[in-house]
Amino acid sequence: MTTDTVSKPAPTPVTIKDLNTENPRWCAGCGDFGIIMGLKRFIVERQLVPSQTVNVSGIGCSGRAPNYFNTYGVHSIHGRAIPIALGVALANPGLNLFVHSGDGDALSIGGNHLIHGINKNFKAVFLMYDNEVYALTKNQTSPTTRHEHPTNTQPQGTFLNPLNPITLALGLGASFVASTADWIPDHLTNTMKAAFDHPGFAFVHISQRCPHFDPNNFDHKNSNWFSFLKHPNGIEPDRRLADKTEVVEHDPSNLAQAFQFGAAERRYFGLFFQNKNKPRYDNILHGVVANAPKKDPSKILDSFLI
Ligand SMILES: Cc1ncc(C[n+]2csc(CCOP(=O)(O)OP(=O)(O)O)c2C)c(N)n1
Ligand code: SF4
Ligand SMILES: [Mg+2]
Repeated sequence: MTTDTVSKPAPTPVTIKDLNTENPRWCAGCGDFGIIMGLKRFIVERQLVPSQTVNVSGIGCSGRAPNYFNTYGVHSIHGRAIPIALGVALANPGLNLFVHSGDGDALSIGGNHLIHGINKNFKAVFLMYDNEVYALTKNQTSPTTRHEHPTNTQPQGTFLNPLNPITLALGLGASFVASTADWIPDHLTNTMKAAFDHPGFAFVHISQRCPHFDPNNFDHKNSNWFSFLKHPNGIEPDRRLADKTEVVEHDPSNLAQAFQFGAAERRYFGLFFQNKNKPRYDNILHGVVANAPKKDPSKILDSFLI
């Protein structure tokens, strides 16, 4: 990661090479490669300044992501990416903030923080890497593991139905809910664009392949099992795949229909919901601080004298 100070200008133009660090320690064919490449493509397209960009993660295979960006970053504690990202957003609101979190990190140990991240609606792009398993700790059932899918902790088949991250985020009142997949690069990058331009907490669900533990999970060579959502205010369906599958109209201001698509058996990629007017905790707090009466720092201690 860079040791530049924020004030130092970025090398221009920023290229993918500038953003690369070491070779990622992920298995061949892991979907995490596609996700970080999608984000790097976006950073290059927008020419985001690396020294003003921060990637924050929890723990997991996905948690390694910030190590592979030549930006600022925090590879933090399992489930705690959101409070750390909130600290970054409050301390320095001008930074470009991306949060990387696995299905276990986001919905198990970090589920409490997801509730409050969504509720606080602070400005960040939240990328949920959903490979439907705890991968780093070697194949345990996660909150999104498919019912009856065998894992090391439930070898006779996962007991429960998976949580649904889309309806969960919608139900928590998320101001932006989108879904994409690691193997659809243009759609992935376009989803990141829409999320970055959203004024608040943008929840991006990413179907992510884990060929090491679950090689048959996502049939990425076939497009007949998913559909794209389409709308002028939404995310453009992938140009390469749109004519190979179903494309359905969906207005992202329609919350009831967003729930219907989110709850369907079939998988939908695109923008489910967006509300640009939800209040933001970071903006409100910065306003409170800006409007607080200014005190002479040398007199602050005096006010505690009896
Ligand atoms: C406090 C704490 N509890 C448990 C662990 C062990 N642990 C590390 S990663 C992980 C689950 C990772 O799964 P997920 O978030 O889905 O990420 P993936 O590896 O699949 O990308 C667990 C349980 C830990 N590191 N810290
Ligand atoms: S175990 Fe799965 S998620 Fe982890 S690096 Fe390997 S393929 Fe990727
Ligand atoms: Mg996982």
